[in-house]
Amino acid sequence: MRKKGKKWFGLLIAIVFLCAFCVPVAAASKLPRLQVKSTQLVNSSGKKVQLRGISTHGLSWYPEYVNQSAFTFMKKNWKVNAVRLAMYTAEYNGYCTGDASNRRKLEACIDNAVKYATNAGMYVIIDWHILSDGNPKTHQKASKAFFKDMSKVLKGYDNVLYEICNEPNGGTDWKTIKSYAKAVIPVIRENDKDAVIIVGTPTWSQDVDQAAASPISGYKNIMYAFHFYAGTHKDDLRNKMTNAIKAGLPVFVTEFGITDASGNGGIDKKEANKWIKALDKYDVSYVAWNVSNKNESSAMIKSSCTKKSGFKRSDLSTSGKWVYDLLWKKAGKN
Ligand code: IDC
Repeated sequence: MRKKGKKWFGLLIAIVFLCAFCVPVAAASKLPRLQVKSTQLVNSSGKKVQLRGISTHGLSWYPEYVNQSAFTFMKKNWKVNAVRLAMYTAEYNGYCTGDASNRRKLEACIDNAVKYATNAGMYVIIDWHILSDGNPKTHQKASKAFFKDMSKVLKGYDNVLYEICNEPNGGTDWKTIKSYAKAVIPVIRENDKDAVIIVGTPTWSQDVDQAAASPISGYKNIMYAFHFYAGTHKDDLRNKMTNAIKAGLPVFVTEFGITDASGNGGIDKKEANKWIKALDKYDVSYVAWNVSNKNESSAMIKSSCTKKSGFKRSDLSTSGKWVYDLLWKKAGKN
């Protein structure tokens, strides 16, 4: 009897031991860690890489599109190699305006999303999506705590990039953004020496000229966000972008749309094509806004479609189809 008990005890210990090491975590990313060389992203052998991705809508707004099947589908059928996780800080159950349980929910959502993206073989951008809270300093303390935790938990994931402030606005100047960046970057660097960190720029991430005039020094693998909406933004903004790149600034278009800047309204395909031509010329990485079926023209999915994955071309909105065709055209080109 005693002997039998011992046997069972041994078995129990073995099971506990096995379980502890078999927690279903995603396999470490097989994607090469990206670095910034001159104005571009490159892989570990120095070859240029252009990320072409899509952004979620707000993670609190549309968490239902964060599922393994959708992420695998986007990689295989939409030909994206990156997904951006837009976590609003202020709007609609934002991370900084909701309660603690909302924060835990968003953290779990990001955790899952990173695993899904990793399993699907995609890069993933964690976006601290400031918007109505136009000055990133407003929630600097929360941002530091968030990125400290995230970079600690995700340190083994070579496919993670950090975007530390979506779109500073409301007159927030570059000096202020720089001071915020200098507070947040070291927190990430403490856990992750190499991950690419993308910093937003003044006026809804449009004034890359200001960043080019005074880039952040002392850290490698830093990029600068630039956003455009083809229905609103034309040659003058495009020139601002190309001039900043020519001046040596590593620019990443972490958000763009072919609608107007409200995310709704008219679509301008002619202007959108001009933008893509300019991005391709400089191998700028870009991410389209947004994966949802919201009744707005920038949403990729028709509002009548309630699927959460497995979308047919006919389930896509006009801008969804445009983005789809673009991604297919580029598929396979690094
Ligand atoms: C928009 C969404 C819309 C939502 C709104 C919240 O498309 O459904 O109601 O935010 O204020 C941005 C922002 C991005 C905006 C998008 C379109 O980064 O959050 O999304 N946009 O307005 N910058 C320029 C355009």
